[in-house]
Amino acid sequence: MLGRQEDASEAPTAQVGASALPAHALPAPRAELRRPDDQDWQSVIDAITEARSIDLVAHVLPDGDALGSALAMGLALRQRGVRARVSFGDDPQVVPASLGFLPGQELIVPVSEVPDRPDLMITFDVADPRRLGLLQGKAESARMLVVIDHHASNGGFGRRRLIDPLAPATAVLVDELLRRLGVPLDRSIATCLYAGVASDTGSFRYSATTPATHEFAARLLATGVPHDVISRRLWDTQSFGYLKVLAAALERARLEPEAAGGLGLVWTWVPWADLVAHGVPPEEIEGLIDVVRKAAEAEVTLVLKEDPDGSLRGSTRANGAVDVAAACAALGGGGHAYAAGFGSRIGVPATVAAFREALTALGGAAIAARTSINSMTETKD
Ligand SMILES: [Mn+2]
Repeated sequence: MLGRQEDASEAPTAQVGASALPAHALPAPRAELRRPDDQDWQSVIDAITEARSIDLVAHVLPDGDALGSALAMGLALRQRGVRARVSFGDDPQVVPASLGFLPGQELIVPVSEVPDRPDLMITFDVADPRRLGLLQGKAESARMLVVIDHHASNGGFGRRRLIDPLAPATAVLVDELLRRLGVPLDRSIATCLYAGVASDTGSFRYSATTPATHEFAARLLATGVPHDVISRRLWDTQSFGYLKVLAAALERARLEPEAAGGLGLVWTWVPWADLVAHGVPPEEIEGLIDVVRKAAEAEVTLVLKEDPDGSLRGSTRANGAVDVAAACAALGGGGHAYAAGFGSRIGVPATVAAFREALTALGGAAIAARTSINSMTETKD
């Protein structure tokens, strides 16, 4: 069966070159989403001040923004003498090798060490409670649940929320929270925040990047953040096994120029056996789609990743002319116009066929003709 939203942690869309895109190419903004005001910030500061212990939670298969934001907050709270734990609900819980450099790893605890009824839980970069994985139940029973996020698709869970769809990364919101808490940026906190903003802006390349984003980065670098080392770890370091898995995935890739209303689809899949054969953990192939999506002939990219039980996790990307969130929603998933995902249990050929049909079904409603270079916007996580 199709279902299960797996890959919804993609980019905020509200700021994605909105003026350059036909309005109908963008998903309708959720009515309840508004930028945080002073009262929202204060209510979260009150929750933090009143809490006896705080659990800081990233989404499953955490990326640089989710884990960097949670660790930055953890380091800041520790500086204030507050008991804080960082966790995420994967089993097994593995910090991706590319994020092993993040300071504050000693704050990370397994799911079992998060209280069944946390005093205060704060989630970072989590657009949907299902992305909490094994921690979803504990989040639901928390005495206080605060959601800090920048996804336009965030449905607004949690008791208190700091959700800003205009922020290029959750790390930007954490920076503002620390400023309001009066916690100065040190090199460790800044390193975590830099990993967050660099990850989500694709090293300041994606359209969500603004002058303010660069000013934020400048403040972080001023603390002595080793940005060259971080960049090499985030973008330019993979295991040899990953390269072999990537090679096989590229060999398996298919280009369908007639799909997506003639805008083109490129797709491939990664069998679980490939990961086993090359000793590659599943979290290491999250970025594989960024290679496949380079194909100039395709507006839409689909990568299917097999889990040990044979189910598939589909990740999709579009370059700005197709709303892949709408296509994924038709398969029971979701996400954003340019980056979305879904789960499937019907095998590779049937899943690709279903996705192809979903793209076709979008028709003129969500497939907009690419009219200029300005409409070619892109985002990530
Ligand atoms: Mn993010």
